[in-house]
Amino acid sequence: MYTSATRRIAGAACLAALLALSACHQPPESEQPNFIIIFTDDQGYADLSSYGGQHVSTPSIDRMAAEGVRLTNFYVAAPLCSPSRAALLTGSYPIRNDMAYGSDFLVLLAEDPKGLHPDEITLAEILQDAGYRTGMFGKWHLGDQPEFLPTRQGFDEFFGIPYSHDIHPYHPKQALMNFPPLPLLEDETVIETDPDADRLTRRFTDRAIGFIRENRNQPFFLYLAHPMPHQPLHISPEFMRDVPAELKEALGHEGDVVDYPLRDGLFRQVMKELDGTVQDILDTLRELNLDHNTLVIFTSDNGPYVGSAEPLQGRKGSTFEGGMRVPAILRWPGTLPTGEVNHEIITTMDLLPTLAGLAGAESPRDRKLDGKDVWIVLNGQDNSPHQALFYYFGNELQAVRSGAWKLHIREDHAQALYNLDTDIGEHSDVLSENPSVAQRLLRYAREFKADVADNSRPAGWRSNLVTGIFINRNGRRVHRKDSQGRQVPHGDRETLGTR
Ligand SMILES: [Ca+2]
Repeated sequence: MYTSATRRIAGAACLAALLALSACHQPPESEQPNFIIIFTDDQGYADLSSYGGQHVSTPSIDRMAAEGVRLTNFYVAAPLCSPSRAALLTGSYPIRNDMAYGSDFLVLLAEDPKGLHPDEITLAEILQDAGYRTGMFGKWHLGDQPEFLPTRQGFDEFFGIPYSHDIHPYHPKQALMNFPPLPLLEDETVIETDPDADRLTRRFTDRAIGFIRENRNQPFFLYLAHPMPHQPLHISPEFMRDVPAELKEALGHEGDVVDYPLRDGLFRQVMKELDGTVQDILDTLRELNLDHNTLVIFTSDNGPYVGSAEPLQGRKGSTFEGGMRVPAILRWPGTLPTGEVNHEIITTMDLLPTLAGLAGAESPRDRKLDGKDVWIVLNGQDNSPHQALFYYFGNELQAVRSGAWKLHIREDHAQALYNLDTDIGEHSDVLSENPSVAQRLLRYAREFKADVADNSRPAGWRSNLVTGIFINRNGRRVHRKDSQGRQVPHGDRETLGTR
């Protein structure tokens, strides 16, 4: 494992070699590459021009693809925010660390007793231990109790929101949900409530760029998790210029409500703004001469809600391909191939072991992970290491893929079989013609479930919930009410329990 000390030694050795040989190809910063993961929210498989989307214009991200590798069979581990993000950071299927489902809803909500267990070893912790400076900007969604925040999971810095920006008092079901104001956190401190959502994309990007500048001379891991294009859609004021006059006029009458369906009309501009922020990041790397020592990964947390996954069937929340197959582009000039399209099955869970390997760090050995080091696969020198890929909705295994075959399962029985090579839209069920294929995939599913039963880990739970940790506009703590309408008392931050 590299440490900052070994980097300094490497630098000194390089200087010695430089003096002796008057030639040294060692990068001046360190041998450890920088990593940037740009993670959008609910961006579908077709929501980039380079993936065929006609409804968007994304020249910067498309150029990034031309300068790197574009993946066509890249998967998240769940079709929803919280479990998908847990998998990205832990290299494990959410079913393994009990993050496949929230406490009483599909994803985590405000003041939720559940979160990613503090004992989970995240990619950020691995890189932090390897000497990296780690920063996260944007949407977390792995628990909002103090023990669950990014700063407790390996991030030196956090500026962002603890969950989706629609978990706020303007939610269409607020009468039922009773959400507190959306907090904006600096590390673990609430610095604003209900921040102007129009400016979040820009603010998170600016902080990310500042982080790159501050850490230009040391290895860094930047996790930029944009809240867009998740509903309700928002854009910076300057992007309103392109919005059709009719829509602009209607938005002017929004008043104190947030009109979600109306705002869906901003999708093209949302993607345009996100595209520009990617360009800003890449320009910063070029300016600081970090281009050749930085791996940039652009992808999404799950399928579209507003956008498009064509020609895939299904959307966010679905275990059809559209729910979990997402656009993914990797760029590392001089190291990764350029202009390549890679069709191998790769997942977000693979990023933990792959990036750990590139950093000279080790993946955890005391627990079972599902991700694999796919570095040689990304370089086009090997096939996918995944014999099978598992599609969960919540705690239910609904499909399994192996090679071209994908079997949909209900209650442990084969439901439908598709050949994704010839039927990417999952329209022609060929189950009756291929019983042995179905049996093989059912066996993979059974074996995986048995393995999970033997090798699973708990989520974090607070037995004594911290409520009212968020303040309202008047500086008052916002308390939740119980089912009888009584105010739930402020928790006393007792030790974290698990169940
Ligand atoms: Ca999402």
